[in-house]
Amino acid sequence: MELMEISEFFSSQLPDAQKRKQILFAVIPSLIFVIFIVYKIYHIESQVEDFKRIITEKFPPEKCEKNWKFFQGNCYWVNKKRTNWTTSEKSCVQENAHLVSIHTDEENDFVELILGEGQIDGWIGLQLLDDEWAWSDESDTMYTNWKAGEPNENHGIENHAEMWNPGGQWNNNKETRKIRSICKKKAS
Ligand SMILES: [Ca+2]
Repeated sequence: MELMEISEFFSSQLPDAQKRKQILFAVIPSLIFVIFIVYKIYHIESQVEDFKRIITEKFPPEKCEKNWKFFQGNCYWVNKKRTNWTTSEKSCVQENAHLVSIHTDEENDFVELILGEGQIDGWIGLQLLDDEWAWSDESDTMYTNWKAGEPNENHGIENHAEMWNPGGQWNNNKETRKIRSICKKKAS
């Protein structure tokens, strides 16, 4: 092959300026488009993650059994069957729970809420043992929410506590009173 033919061969293989421009115009927008898509996918993914986090915070996954309500790490159940305090506590124990112990205003408000306004009072886990008020789940008794003038007859016949409804404050009453009750146990 002569020198002239070789030169023509290579110049036919190489893109001329026009071709290079066409390639450039085709490649650059495609690259920008790909970068844009990658950015969008990343952006959408991070938005989805944010959305998932917000939903999880607002609506934590169900940690309680059916009919039990979740609140701050515990599950609560209103036993609508009207029984005396001892039978109410036994019903809770059958559910691996105890009658509710209450430790903050927020928890008291929650228990009052699930008890349902206008419904009859409910037994809570407080009982008089050796002249001391004690929770049946043996938790501390630092918090109290007695109604004014209560507990009355401490050393008499009102040795168990109920939640007044409405109002949510506590009253000591006779163990034999048959009312609803609230059970509480740790969430799983
Ligand atoms: Ca009383």
